[in-house]
Amino acid sequence: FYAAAAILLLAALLSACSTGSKQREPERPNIIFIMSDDHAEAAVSAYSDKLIHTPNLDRIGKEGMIFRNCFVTNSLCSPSRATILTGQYSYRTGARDNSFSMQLNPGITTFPMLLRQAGYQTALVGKWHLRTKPEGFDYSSILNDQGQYYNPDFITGADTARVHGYVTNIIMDKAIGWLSAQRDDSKPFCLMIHNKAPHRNWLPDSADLDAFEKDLPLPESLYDDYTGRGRAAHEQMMNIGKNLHLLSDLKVNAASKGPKGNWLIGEFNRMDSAQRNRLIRFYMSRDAAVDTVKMTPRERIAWRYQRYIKDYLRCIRAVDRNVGRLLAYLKEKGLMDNTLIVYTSDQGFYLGEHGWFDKRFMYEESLHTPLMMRYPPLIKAGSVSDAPVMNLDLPETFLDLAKVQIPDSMQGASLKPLLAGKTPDNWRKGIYYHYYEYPGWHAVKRHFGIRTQRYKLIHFYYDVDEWELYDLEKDPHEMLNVYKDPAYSAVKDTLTQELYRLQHQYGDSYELAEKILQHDKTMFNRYKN
Ligand code: SGN
Ligand code: CA
Repeated sequence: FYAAAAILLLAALLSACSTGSKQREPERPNIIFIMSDDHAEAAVSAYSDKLIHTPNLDRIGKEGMIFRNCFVTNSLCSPSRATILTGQYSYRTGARDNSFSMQLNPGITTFPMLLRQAGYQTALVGKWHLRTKPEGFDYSSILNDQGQYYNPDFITGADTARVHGYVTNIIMDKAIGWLSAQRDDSKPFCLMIHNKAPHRNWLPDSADLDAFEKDLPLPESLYDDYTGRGRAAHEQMMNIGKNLHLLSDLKVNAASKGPKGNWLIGEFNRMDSAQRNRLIRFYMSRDAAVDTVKMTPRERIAWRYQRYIKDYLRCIRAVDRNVGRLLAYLKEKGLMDNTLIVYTSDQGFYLGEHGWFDKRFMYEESLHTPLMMRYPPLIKAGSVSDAPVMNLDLPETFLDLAKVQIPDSMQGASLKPLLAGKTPDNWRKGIYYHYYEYPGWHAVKRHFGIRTQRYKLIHFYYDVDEWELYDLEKDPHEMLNVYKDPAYSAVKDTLTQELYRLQHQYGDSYELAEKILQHDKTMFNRYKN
């Protein structure tokens, strides 16, 4: 009897040890999806510490996995959001651009709908930026269109109400408020927290105005003159030197009334006098410290860059601080280990590279987007993945972890094996991209292309017919188009074939691009008249 009891005890101890060493994966994790707007990798210190320190955001990646090669299908707001919801490319979601087609195709399936059907409690707070009303959520409180930084309006169900305060703080107040007051403990939840920040026109919380006293390092390609590139790079309108507005973007002479309809004046009109005075005093004191008249053209670009980047980074400080608040709350409630926490952006952004702000191009800074995930039962702390992943993969990953069947309509792949430390041998080798909003804001021409680990091939069309090829290993900043270089002719052929193969695989084609173009032209003319 004693021998039998000892064996049983030993067996019990061994099984306790084995479950104790690895946390057991809960049946279905909670999901917290945090997405900022226009947050470039270069402004997350887990990716690069040159510009800003973001300790709270970094925690998500460092205690989980940092994806160093996450790409978007179409570097623009509504299209990216639609892709994340549906797991499909822009020509299938309906939301190809931010203007005529900002609507999801009727009846299209989104991952929150499926999670909700499968018993998840679902909530959405913050920027939505689709004309389709949020569906599949038990609770939603969204900004109207782009929303405002100060005292923003929130649409909650059928009500619209102005909320006093700074947008990034309010969004997190609402998210934590929902978790504490409305969460149903008997169900897993999915909470989507969508920041407005750091979107243009980069208006910081007053708490962050004094940050970044010292100037920041200038990007290597700030004075790029686009030699070695085609018409698309020459004709864009997202130049720090030329296309930023002195008043609304750079807040020069902030006390002036400015032209009617000016963005900044619109924001100022919403503020109470304490909020307004604090900002005006701050920006006016900055003006007094410089004499732009005496500057050389290069000095003026550098000065504009500093004004721009400092406000951009100040907005991110508030994002980081609020994510810190959320993590503290989750810890206090014992939710850190059964919740998948995701941090990403709707796309990347130019922080002065090529002399630019904004996104849209298939060049590295806006094609990449940060992606970090924390979920201790599955992801080993300190993991890094260099595999090419996409915003397209997110919904399938969430459904997979929630043990919900992935619909055939979705075109990405679940990241679950990667999170568990194993990239499948047949994982994609190249990613396909397609951008549509032209003519439009910032004049970035329509293009599609492929990026592999080493190369990138892009085709610009509509009012041009130009190809660009970059060797990312030799030319990581994409300063020299080698498409016509005979040394690359074999590479060019292989990539072209691979591009068409991918295009076909995803159901895109020249014919479809042409059809969409004709449709957009009709819409454009109708809108003009
Ligand atoms: C606004 C901005 C643009 C920006 C688009 C799209 N202009 O129109 O600079 O590219 O949004 O941004 S602003 O003067 O109104 O700020 S997106 O993130 O929504 O796609
Ligand atoms: Ca955006």
